[in-house]
Amino acid sequence: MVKVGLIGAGAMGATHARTLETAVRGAELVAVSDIDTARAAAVAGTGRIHNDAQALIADPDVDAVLIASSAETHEEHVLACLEAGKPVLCEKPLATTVEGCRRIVEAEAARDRRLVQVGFMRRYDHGYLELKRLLDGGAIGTPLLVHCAHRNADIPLPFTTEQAITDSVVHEVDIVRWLLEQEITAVSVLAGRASRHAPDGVRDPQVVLLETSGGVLVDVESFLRAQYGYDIRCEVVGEEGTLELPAPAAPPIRSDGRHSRAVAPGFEVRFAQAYRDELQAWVDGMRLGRATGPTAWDGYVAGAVTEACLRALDSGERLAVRLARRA
Ligand code: ISE
Repeated sequence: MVKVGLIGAGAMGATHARTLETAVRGAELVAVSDIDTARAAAVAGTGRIHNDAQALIADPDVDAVLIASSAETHEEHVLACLEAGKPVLCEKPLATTVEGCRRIVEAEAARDRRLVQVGFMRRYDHGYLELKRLLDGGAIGTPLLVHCAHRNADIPLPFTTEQAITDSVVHEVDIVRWLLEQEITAVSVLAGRASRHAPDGVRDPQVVLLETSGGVLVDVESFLRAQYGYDIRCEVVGEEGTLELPAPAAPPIRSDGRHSRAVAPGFEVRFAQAYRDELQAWVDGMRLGRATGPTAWDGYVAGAVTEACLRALDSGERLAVRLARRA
């Protein structure tokens, strides 16, 4: 049994705790830490409560750490896990600065084995996996364009214009690199008329344009207050056809003169299968001594691209993405 310690018992931490306890083989949740100890107690089950994340990382009974605390704490906690030699699955973003992501990549490279996995769970979603399988098999020929939409029904405040890029569009950044196996080389960002549902001064929706090393153009609509539900779209246009991301099937309903299907209310439901398989792969990797999944380098690249997006939003310019040389 892999004994897991969870840092952060907010919405994401609670989802991970439930998934670990009910749907993942070979792991148990043995400790939880949160600045709010009552919140930690609510998700810990029979596990211990630590009011300090560093104490949880140092706990000799914790084999591996799952980080779902606020983004500003990620770097410090991941570095402490590396120092302690413990495998860590960190929610995105890996760190809030590009330099912070670099420090993690370097600290891990200085160790004798890979320890970091980043929580880009979409790579485990059956729909995206099928899209990649077909794309790799040549079903639509060479990809030319990708159209993405990232719509949340709503998002708890505070959630800024910038977070729409660093916390939400970051998923498209990762999934497009993974799907196409190409790097993102330039970015542009436009924010037009804001929805009346956006708080004063918050620019929502936004359109992000990513250009890849293979010349593919990727447009991403980011709309975090779309009201009607959680809707993630991805269409790849190739030289010989198109491929579209399937959403998990909701049964068709015919009622009251309408024929409809429900839209998922949020990401915890839409990506439930992906979260399960992500945690299972993490646990299996530890048991077999073979870490898999998104790496610290992937977290660094996503950080570098989103940081360029923030500068592009600010300046209104198209900006090149500069990456460090991979160690
Ligand atoms: C949230 O943090 C996530 O990771 C979700 O997948 C994303 O859709 C949402 O916009 C983010 O706030």
